[in-house]
Parts: sequence; structure tokens; C-alpha cells
Amino acid sequence: MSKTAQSERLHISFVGRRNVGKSSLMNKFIGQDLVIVSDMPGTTTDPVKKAMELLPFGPVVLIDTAGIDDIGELGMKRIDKTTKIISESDFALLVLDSQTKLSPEEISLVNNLNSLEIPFLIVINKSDLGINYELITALKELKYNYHSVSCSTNEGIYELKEKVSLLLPNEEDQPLVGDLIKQHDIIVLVVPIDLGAPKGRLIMPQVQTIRESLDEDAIVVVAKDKELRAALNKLNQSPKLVVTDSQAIMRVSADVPDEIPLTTFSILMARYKGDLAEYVNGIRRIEELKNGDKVLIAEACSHHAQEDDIGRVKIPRWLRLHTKKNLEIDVVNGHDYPNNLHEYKLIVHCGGCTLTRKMMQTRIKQAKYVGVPIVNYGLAISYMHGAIPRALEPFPEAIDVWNRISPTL
Ligand SMILES: Nc1nc2c(ncn2[C@@H]2O[C@H](COP(=O)(O)OP(=O)(O)OP(=O)(O)O)[C@@H](O)[C@H]2O)c(=O)[nH]1
Ligand code: SF4
Ligand SMILES: [Mg+2]
Repeated sequence: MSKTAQSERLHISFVGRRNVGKSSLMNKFIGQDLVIVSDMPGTTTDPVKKAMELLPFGPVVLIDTAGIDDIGELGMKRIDKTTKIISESDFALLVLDSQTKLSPEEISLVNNLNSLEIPFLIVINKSDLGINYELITALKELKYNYHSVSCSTNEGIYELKEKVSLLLPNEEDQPLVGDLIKQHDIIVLVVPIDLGAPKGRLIMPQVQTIRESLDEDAIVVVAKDKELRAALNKLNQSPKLVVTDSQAIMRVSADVPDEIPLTTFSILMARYKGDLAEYVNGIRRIEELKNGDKVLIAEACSHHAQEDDIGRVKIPRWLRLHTKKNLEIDVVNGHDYPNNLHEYKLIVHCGGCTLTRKMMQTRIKQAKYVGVPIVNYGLAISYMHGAIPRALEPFPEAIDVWNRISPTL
């Protein structure tokens, strides 16, 4: 059975005050009692995730959260966690208790969802107990759509699942490479197998590029950097595109004739998950760094660090060599983005292959919000190795930004 990666599934969060029935409702969606339910407010303390097929929509991840009205010091920490989950969701179910009035926390949650542009549906749970008249009036006054259910009698549950399925954002599939090639085109992928390469497999951007190229009926040639020249010589026509790992960009660009378009997996990922134009703009900051400036290197997963690790060793070394400045470089990894972003002069982010597009977009928005330029690994590497603008040439929108900033570099 083929499995959809979590990062490719839409994330739906169940949010609301404590004890309103968030966990009960999530269990109803899954069709089994996975999450603990009890009448003690504050039962759910940490987010619980479950991947499922929500028909007719398709693969999603459901996330149960702690109540937004939690109390005490620990409660505040849980609220922070819930807020983060909400900001990264593609869709939220705001669960209300049919017995109570609309609370200030719920109103501010609605405002947050609106300002984060996260589509949501209000669900009134416990309809079996009757619905508070003031709650309905308030929702109607605010012109909020709602759907009522009972997790005790199952009333409205089936209809709710159908409704959510229809309301989920049907994001136009952002192509990784599919728009750059067509049937029978040859695409050459350069995949160095060095110490940093995972054992026995290819990494996600490489696999996805192969799959999308095959979906377009293109012909995929995969070679290591050392075999690239031989591979190109054996082809009886020029490839439509060569895509390389960023770290091999210098060697590869010397081997690929100028008339053949060349880019990197990182640039494809920047366009697919991130914001290529924003990252190109972020390059400018590399040249503005001064002695003592703080740079954040952010990795979205906590993979096992290699001896000559790209994030911990190579990029810091290249940044110091390129800028000739004494930089203070912090490296963070995992799904937590630090709260002190504003202290940094530049964020260099990994490709974010384990993040959803929404999560990566949220990170970019957070950087923009505090006014810190952001660039991804691949672009920073390609720039510091002199491979920009060549690697950007297949993307007119990125070249436009480059043409604007390059006179100042
Ligand atoms: N009568 C009735 N009780 C319900 C319904 N849904 C949930 N409950 C009860 O409400 C209580 C709280 O349910 P939970 O699902 O644990 O609520 P929660 O929002 O996850 O609560 P926290 O994890 O504490 O934030 C439990 O005792 C449930 O049995 C419903 O539709 N009707
Ligand atoms: S999430 Fe980031 S650090 Fe982890 S494998 Fe993907 S690109 Fe590398
Ligand atoms: Mg719960």
C-alpha cells in the first residue's frame, strides 16, 4: 500500500476550550477511541496526531489539542503549543459546548484564525443536551456558520465529515518540476552519493522529482556528479533540464554546457514549499552581515548530524569565509522555531521536506513579521559558490528579483 508522507497531507486541528469534546470528536472522525476522553477539564495535554483518509477528500492528518482556556504555568505552556499547532494547520474545527455562551477565548480564537487566514468551521458539540439560545444568537449575530453534532448520539457526525471534506482547501497542486518539462523531454538528475547521503535510499526531493517527471511522461536520467559528463555525452539530444544537489553545483555547472538549463533540488523545493522570490531577496542580507551579527540556521527535522554536517559545519564555514565576518551562528532543529527570531540578522532555513507547505509558509511569514530576511540552504550555497544567477534562470519570477538586487551586491 502506498503511503502519503505526513508533510503532503492537509493538517486539520481540533481546537477549543477544555472539556467541550475535542477529543471525542476526533475519535468520531477516526472511527475508534484513540484519544483519551474524560469529564476532567484538561485531559488532553499534548497534541495527538493521527493520519487518516477523509473521504471523499483524501489523506489528512488530524490533530487533537489542549484547551485554549488552560490554567496555571503548565497550562500556559500548553496554550503556546496549541497556538503553534493552530498557526500551522490547513483547516481548524473550533469545537464549542452547546451548554455555554460564546467565551472571550473563543472569540479571540476566531479572530486569530481569521488573521492567520486559516479556514475553519465552528462545531457545536453535545447537541443531545440542547443548545444554549444565547450561543446561537451570538453566532448568528457574528454571521458565523456552524454545524451541530453530538458525540454521544452520533447526530450530525456523518454530515460534518462530509462538510469538512468539501470545505478543505483544495490547493492547486504546486508543481515541483512538472511545469518545466513535457512528454519525451530528457531530465538529468545529479545525485552525489557521498558520506552525507542516507544509506540505501534517495531523499524526498529527489524521489518527488523523479515521480513528477515520470507523471509528465518525461525521460529521467539519474547520475552521480562524477558520471554526469559521461551521461551527457551518451545522450543523443540535450536534456531539457539538469537538476543537481546544491553542494555539487560548482562541479556540475562546469560540466553542463551553458545552453542547457540547470537548477538545484533546493531551488525546486523553494518554489514548491517556500517562497523562491523571498529567498532570492534574502540573499542580499548575506552581503550586509557585520561582525557580531547573529545568523540562525534552522533545520525542520532532527536528523542524525554527520561529521561534516551541512547545517552545523559547512554552511557556517562558508558564511564566515564568504563574508569574512565574525558571525554568531546558532543552529536549531526540529519542529520548534525559536521565539527570539527578531534577534537574528538572517535566517538560513533547510529545504523543509518534512514540513507541510503551510508550515513552511508560516515560518516564512514569522520571519517577515519580525523583518528578518530568510533564505534556504540551497540558494545560500549556490550564491556563495557563484552559481547564481545560472541556477535561477529557469524561473523568470526569481530572475526578476535577482536583477533588482544584484546591482547592490
Ligand atoms: N452529553 C454529551 N457529552 C459529551 C459529548 N461529547 C463529549 N462529551 C463528554 O464531554 C467530556 C469531555 O470530552 P472530551 O472529548 O474529553 O473533551 P476535550 O475537549 O477533549 O477536553 P480536554 O482534553 O480536557 O480539553 C467527556 O466526559 C465526554 O464524554 C456529547 O456530544 N454529548
Ligand atoms: S526537513 Fe530539512 S533538515 Fe530535515 S531532511 Fe528535510 S531538508 Fe533536511
Ligand atoms: Mg481532549
